Amino acid sequence: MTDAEIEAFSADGVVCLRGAFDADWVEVLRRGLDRALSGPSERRRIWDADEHGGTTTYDSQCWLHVPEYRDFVERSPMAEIAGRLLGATAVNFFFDAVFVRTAGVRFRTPFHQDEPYWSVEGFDTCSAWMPVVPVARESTLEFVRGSHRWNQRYRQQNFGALTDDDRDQVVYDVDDDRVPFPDVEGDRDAYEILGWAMEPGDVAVFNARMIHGGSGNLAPDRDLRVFNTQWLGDDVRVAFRPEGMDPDHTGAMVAAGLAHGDRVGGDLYPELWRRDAAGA
Ligand SMILES: O=C(O)CCC(=O)C(=O)O
Repeated sequence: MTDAEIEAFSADGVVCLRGAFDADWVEVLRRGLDRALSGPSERRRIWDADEHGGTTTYDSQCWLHVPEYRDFVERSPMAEIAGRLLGATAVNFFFDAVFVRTAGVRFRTPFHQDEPYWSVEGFDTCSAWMPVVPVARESTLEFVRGSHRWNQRYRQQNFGALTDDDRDQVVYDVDDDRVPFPDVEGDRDAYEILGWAMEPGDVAVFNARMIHGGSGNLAPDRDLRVFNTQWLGDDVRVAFRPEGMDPDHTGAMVAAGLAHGDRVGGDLYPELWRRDAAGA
């Protein structure tokens, strides 16, 4: 990783790292996705099913039962990439997520930020969006440049409304200090939107406060399979949110002995990279 890439991540909130993973790691993830999709997890949700039978599926925290995901999380260069981009002393793994669209699906993920949904709070976070098939510019994930530093609390999209599943509802108190989420899709010219056509092995790494969304818009013969991992740096602490969380880790965290305000850790959120004593 170059200094320019680290600087882009800090200033823009996102950087696309080309060829960050070799073909072997991509193959590991493809095998993992095949295995995971053949057996549902209790966290799997169908976000959209269209009139042609196309689906957009979301699932998360499957590294606990998919050995290929665990292998990638624990042994691939991703933890070090996260640590160096964040300028962290140490990095803990948070969870994995997959976004799978069948061929020709048009459904686009509504623009949102990730951190407000999480059961943790902090600026030093990153999310690594890694397609395991080629993705065209018009189908890729998009980012509003610099939005991770806007320092404004927004009412986010309730993804729970896509599925009606009680477990994922994020509903804000109307009297809080949040403002309506900006209409990025409806007013695209007002924003500087970044996004890249990507090949397997590339990864887009972004701060979890970045406004991002899109993807979808697939050509009839193209599907999209994305493996995503989320990483936590120095200032991040457990935060249980009254408005709800998605995915909600409260139960798992409490069972692991973690309380609001704690630094994450333990077997569920392992520390997987630490800067060495010389600072390198
Ligand atoms: O791939 C998508 O459609 C959504 C990705 C996303 O929102 C994320 O990685 O946080």
